[in-house]
Amino acid sequence: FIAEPKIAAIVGCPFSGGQAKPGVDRGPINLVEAGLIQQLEGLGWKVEFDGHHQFEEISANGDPPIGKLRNPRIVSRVSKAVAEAVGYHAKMGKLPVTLGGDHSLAMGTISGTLDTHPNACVVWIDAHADINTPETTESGNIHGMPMSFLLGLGEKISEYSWIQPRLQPSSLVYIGLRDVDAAEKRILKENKIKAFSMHEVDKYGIGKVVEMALDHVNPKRDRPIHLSFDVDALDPSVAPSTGTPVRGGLTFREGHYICEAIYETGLLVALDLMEVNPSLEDAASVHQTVAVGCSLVRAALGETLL
Ligand code: 4U7
Ligand code: MN
Ligand code: MN
Ligand code: MN
Repeated sequence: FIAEPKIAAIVGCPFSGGQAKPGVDRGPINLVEAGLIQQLEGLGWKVEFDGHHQFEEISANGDPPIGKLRNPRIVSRVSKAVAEAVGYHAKMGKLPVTLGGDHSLAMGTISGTLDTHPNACVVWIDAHADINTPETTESGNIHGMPMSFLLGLGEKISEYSWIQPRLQPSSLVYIGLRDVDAAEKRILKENKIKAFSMHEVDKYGIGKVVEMALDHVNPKRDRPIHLSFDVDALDPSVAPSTGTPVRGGLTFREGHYICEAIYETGLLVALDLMEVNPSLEDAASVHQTVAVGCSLVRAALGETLL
């Protein structure tokens, strides 16, 4: 699906409104400053990057909650802009690589992918399911909800009517889960959504898990794949600088294996690398997390395969 010569379009999204901790908006800036673009060029990709996205500012008192949703208008507008950027690059046959920023941005990235590739499936790598609805959320943080909007679950919020809920539950698969709210577990069951938690990673090994995950969403290996990678899927000892760390996560190699195996399918059409927060933990942890983020993107763009 990606045209030759292979072109990656970096969509830098310095945005933090989907959650409460400042600093995650610096994630894309640090990833690019660490040399990500040159690294991808070193792999033989042409890389387009014309600066990070500039998002409009709406002050907090200009964006009061809608029900439990925090920063609902700005999150919607930012995601809509991201959907347009990702959709545009995808239509041009480029690989959009979105750097977050918090995971609410995936409402935009996946909407953009589906505009161009309506048959795409989603592989979501995360400690969390991010499938709370406006009713079930306890935090009100929209980075815990993007999947419910994309699937069309829960109460409809007019601010989000631009999202066409066209992703089928059977087109989504999770790997890495270990912190799923009770209401989210119910939603996963009711909608028969396939999820490989850390329990399954331990039981079967990552190789088998990725194979089973792809067999579920992509049995004939003919559908485009959107890979959305929340860095908190990795164990906090591997990626400490993130807003919602949960112990017991993927090892360095397990995370990389997933990226390599998706690249190997030749079906990757969009990649998200989300939730790197360079203002959390000490300088060494920040450096490590940013380096791991770059490394995951390189793995998804073919670095480690011989
Ligand atoms: B992330 C949470 F309650 N489920 O809804 C929520 F545990 O993008 C966490 O995966 C969401 O980092 C985490 O706020 C969102 C919480
Ligand atoms: Mn997460
Ligand atoms: Mn997430
Ligand atoms: Mn997080």
